[in-house]
Amino acid sequence: MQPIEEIRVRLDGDMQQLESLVAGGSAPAGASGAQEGDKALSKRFEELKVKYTGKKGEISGLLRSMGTLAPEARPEFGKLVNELRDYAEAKFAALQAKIQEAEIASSLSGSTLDATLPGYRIPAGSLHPMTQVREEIISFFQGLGFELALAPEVDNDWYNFEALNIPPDHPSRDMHDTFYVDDKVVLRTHTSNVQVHYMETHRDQPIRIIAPGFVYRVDNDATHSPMFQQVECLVVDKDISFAHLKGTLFLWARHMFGAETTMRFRPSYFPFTEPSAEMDVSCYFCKGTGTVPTGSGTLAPAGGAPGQPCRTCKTTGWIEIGGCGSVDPNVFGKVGWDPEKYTGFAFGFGIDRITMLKYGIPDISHLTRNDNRFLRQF
Ligand code: FA5
Repeated sequence: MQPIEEIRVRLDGDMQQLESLVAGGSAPAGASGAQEGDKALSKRFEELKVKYTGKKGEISGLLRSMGTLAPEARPEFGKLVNELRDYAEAKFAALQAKIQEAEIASSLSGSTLDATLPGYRIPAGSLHPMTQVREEIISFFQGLGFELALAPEVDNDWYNFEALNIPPDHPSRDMHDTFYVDDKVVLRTHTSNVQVHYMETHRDQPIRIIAPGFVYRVDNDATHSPMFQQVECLVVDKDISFAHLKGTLFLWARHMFGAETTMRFRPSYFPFTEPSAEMDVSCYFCKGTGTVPTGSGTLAPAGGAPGQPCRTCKTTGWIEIGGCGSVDPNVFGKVGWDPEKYTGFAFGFGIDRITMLKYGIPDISHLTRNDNRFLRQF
């Protein structure tokens, strides 16, 4: 029984040494820094465990040596070796728990974490002002029961011009400085192509659509951009009149620019509407007076200084929003609808322009420059 006792004494000695290292928080020789010290303690612990309780460890060695004993001595020897193994395992389990506690304590003591400090603010993005205006327009019309419709940005001459009553050589083509892809294919110059696509695919039924999208023209100055956004509206049914157009636009203008907004229609010309009009709304910076009112708050800087001539409407009191009119019977004829049976109205507004007016943006290029100092304001 002597070898059993010798192993127990050695085990106690080794364990005591390691325990005092854990309790004192000191790393075994050769380790520097708290984390390295923790790693070295764990390594020493594993080595000891293998040394005593591992498969080839000292306690297993005792069991293997049992064959050399006299048969009558074996049961007593086996019992004592098993007791030693239980003793060793209990000691290792207790020491492991102490090592883990010590590791947690040392990782916390070295940390600069202050849980009471406020967190970092994660900068939140926001929708581009044009996207906000587009969404506002769409959701207003969807609320009235309009359906969202889309049409291609690269389209045939037929959809962009001919079916809209604009034959080749028609003078109104000059109003649209067109990007031609080839003789018959263009970058659409307006969203009105959606009218043709939609009427061709939804024959002989009432239509109420709102159709936003990008359009392209060879055009570039402070209020014109080669790529810009329009929103098109088309309503077709029996007995649709110009009065429906006015009523719808009046509701929309008040929603978009405020309850005091008034509007006017100026006679105009579009080949695909008859009669045609330009729609103006009263300037919401100067309230239609042409002079920036005093006490006009945050809107004043965009329109000009209080008491000064209004820059936004150039003192006219009116802001142009876009074109509109009753669907020309020729367009119904082109898409194979009966102009005797159906009437309709349409309008097409520039979303860039509406955004500029709503937020007092003096140059259209701000909208596409991707300058964060500008975009952060919305
Ligand atoms: C049209 O494009 C017609 N399709 C509108 C229409 C639709 C009339 C349905 C009748 C019925 P116009 O060329 O005027 O019309 O353009 C409409 C709006 O687009 C203008 O009022 C303006 O706000 C905007 N716009 C025109 N050109 C540019 C440009 N280069 N950059 C930014 N906005 C522009």
